[in-house]
Amino acid sequence: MHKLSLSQFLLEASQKKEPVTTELSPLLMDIAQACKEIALSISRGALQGTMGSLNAQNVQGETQKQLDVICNDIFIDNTSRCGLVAGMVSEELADIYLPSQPSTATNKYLLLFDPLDGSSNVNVNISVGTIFSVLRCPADISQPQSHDFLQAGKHQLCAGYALYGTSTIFVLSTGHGVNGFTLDTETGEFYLTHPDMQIPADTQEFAINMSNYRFWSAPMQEYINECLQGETGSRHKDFSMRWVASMVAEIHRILYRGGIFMYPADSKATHGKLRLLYEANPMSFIVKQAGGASSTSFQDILDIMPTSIHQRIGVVMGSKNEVIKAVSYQNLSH
Ligand code: P6P
Repeated sequence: MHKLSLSQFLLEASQKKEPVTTELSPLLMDIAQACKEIALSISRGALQGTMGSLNAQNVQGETQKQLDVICNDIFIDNTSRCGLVAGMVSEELADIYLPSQPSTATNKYLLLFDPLDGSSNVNVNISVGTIFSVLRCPADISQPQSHDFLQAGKHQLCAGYALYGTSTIFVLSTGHGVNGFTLDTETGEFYLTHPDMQIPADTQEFAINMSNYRFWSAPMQEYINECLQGETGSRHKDFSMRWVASMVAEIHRILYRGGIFMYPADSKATHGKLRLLYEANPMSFIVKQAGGASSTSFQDILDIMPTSIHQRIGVVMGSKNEVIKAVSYQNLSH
């Protein structure tokens, strides 16, 4: 059966009069091109000697890998051309980035991204990803400043990710559901393979880094304890656990078969580990568009008013009923 290519899918969206998708199409095609080039670059890392670390730290205080910088440059080069982007925020850049040629479009956009999420996995051939988010640039602003990026996640126009795994998958939402496209390496095209992705409301699979157990709040410990007690405990069902240490891989699995992903704020990471603007917000947008839920454990992530561009946040997201259950432990008296 003829599969719809990404460009045909975006053309159909414009024929359905989806204004956001229509206007962002040139940028979305450039993002998809960047992801194709990133997929090639990371697959050749060991062959090209680019798998090493730089003796530099990024703004996150994490050792920067050669591929972090290479993929950041690929993403910026490809997305600076369409004239729609007035400014960017990248996990790999301390400050905002303004494309050299200013945006010429009437409507301008802000692009926020993590070019290579989970990059510590790249040396051991475990899936990594790219995450992106699009916000509207405030009207009459041609040179945005940091504070222009500090918009709640519910104002995102579009979000998506690429997962570089057993195949390269591009997952996108412009507010009309979630659709996944698989890269055909022979034609170089992304084809619609996962239309209208929906997260099952219930799950028996949780994803968390158990080594942080002693740092968690009592309610989070209690929730996980009861998952581990399985059918012998109050949940009356057994759970399995997954932890890839690559958020894109975890969220893609959850989109496909359900689950709950947690990286809570705790006594070690008091604000959480994951970054709000280019990890938690785009993934929350996608998860909610697919019928799931997303919370800090205390409030809906998409409602949070950011205070800085590299702000971190606690994350609980995935199957709606399981997120509601996990969050409910915060309200139990302990
Ligand atoms: P830990 C990758 O560095 C990342 O930002 C997410 O992709 C991933 O879910 C998490 O951190 C893994 O953290 O502490 O288990 O290495």
